[in-house]
Amino acid sequence: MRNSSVTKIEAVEARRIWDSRGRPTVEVEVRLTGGHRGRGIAPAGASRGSREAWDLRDGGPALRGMDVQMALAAVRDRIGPALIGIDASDPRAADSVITSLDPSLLKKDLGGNATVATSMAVLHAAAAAARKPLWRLVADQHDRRPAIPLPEIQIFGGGAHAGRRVDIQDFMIMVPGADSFDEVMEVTSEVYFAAGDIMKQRGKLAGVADEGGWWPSFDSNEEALETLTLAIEKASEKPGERVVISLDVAASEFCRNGRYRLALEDRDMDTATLIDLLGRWIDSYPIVSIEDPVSENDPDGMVEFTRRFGGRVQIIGDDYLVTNAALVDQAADIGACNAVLIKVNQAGTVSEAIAANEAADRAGYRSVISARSGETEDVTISHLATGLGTGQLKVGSFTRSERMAKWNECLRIQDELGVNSFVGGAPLTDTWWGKKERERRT
Ligand code: 2PG
Ligand code: MG
Repeated sequence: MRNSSVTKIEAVEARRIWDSRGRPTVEVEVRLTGGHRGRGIAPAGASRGSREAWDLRDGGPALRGMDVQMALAAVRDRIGPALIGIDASDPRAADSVITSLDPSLLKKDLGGNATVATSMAVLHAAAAAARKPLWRLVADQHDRRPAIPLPEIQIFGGGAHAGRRVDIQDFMIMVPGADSFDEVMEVTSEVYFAAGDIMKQRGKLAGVADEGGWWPSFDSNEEALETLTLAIEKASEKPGERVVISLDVAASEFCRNGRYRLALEDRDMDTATLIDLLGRWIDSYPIVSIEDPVSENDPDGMVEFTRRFGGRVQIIGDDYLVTNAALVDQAADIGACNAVLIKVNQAGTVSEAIAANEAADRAGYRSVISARSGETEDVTISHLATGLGTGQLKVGSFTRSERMAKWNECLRIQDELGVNSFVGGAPLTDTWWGKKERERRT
């Protein structure tokens, strides 16, 4: 039986630590009256939606303006004192205290990095006090069926994560035909290194991008798709069978005044031409999922893209929906996207991110829990994806410990939950891959 005298928040501490890009970030530790502790670390995006919670930085000449002393002060002086004495056993209560201190959409006053680190720390403390793994606490409190997610794993980085060397940001694979999470990891490893070998042979390898994927020196965006398809074949897979392709176009990044500029190819185009181009890629390559195909400020383009391709591929809103329940409701009303990217720091608290996931469920949209390009050893999202049973998880690539920590955590959770808890290709049932798979089985 839970005794609230041991689950009250007794101390909230903030410290500056460093993320995967060597930039400062906010870590918060929460201690409860019974001695249990929890820790949360804020991630940081490079390609950010203009409506997402504010990543509060100090500016100025030191540390390239990226220091987080103001966010740390917000935790120490305002969020922490307001949380003392709150019962952490239901983390939603703590989150509503945090949001009441800064109810604005952007949380510019406190900083989304201050709020998200605190919110996650409370959740971890609650799980420790309940003597449950975090995924179990989340599943129990939100009445969800836990499931090990299907990963989206980056092979090449581009856009803001690789000096804009290619315009498209993430070239990823999914392995919906796998029977277990381990099998996904194994297949991904083969494809990742096959891609690296091809690029080395062809003189197209420039290094490793922010999320651990290869940093390419391709001559066109389509060369990335050709190389990825070849890498899948070199890994002894038939593209479109067990392994498929997923893209994050991150189109807001190369949209100016309503026009899209593919700098690598020196091409400038309107929305209709971009949609046609993506359509040709969908026809030519085994693509099952496309994120942010048009800019966050192009709702008509998003509706048109969804009308034309929503029956074939998963269309994810990231910059466009910024993990915001109201924006998800609006998108569903106008028929934009059919899936939502859930990034806890875009919302600013875990509860608001869960509300966006619930909005996705109401709309019949799929959910993909996602990391940011600036990450740390924090593995909260592996637990959230499993506990909420969202079905999909996007973490970046298959190297660098801030990425592997999250995949490895899923393997540990799978050991607890059992291999049958892996959702496999189920989230892609309505895509062409899912339809083909159904035919294959009947
Ligand atoms: C995205 C993320 C992760 P960032 O756009 O989906 O790839 O990038 O964290 O830089 O916004
Ligand atoms: Mg994105």
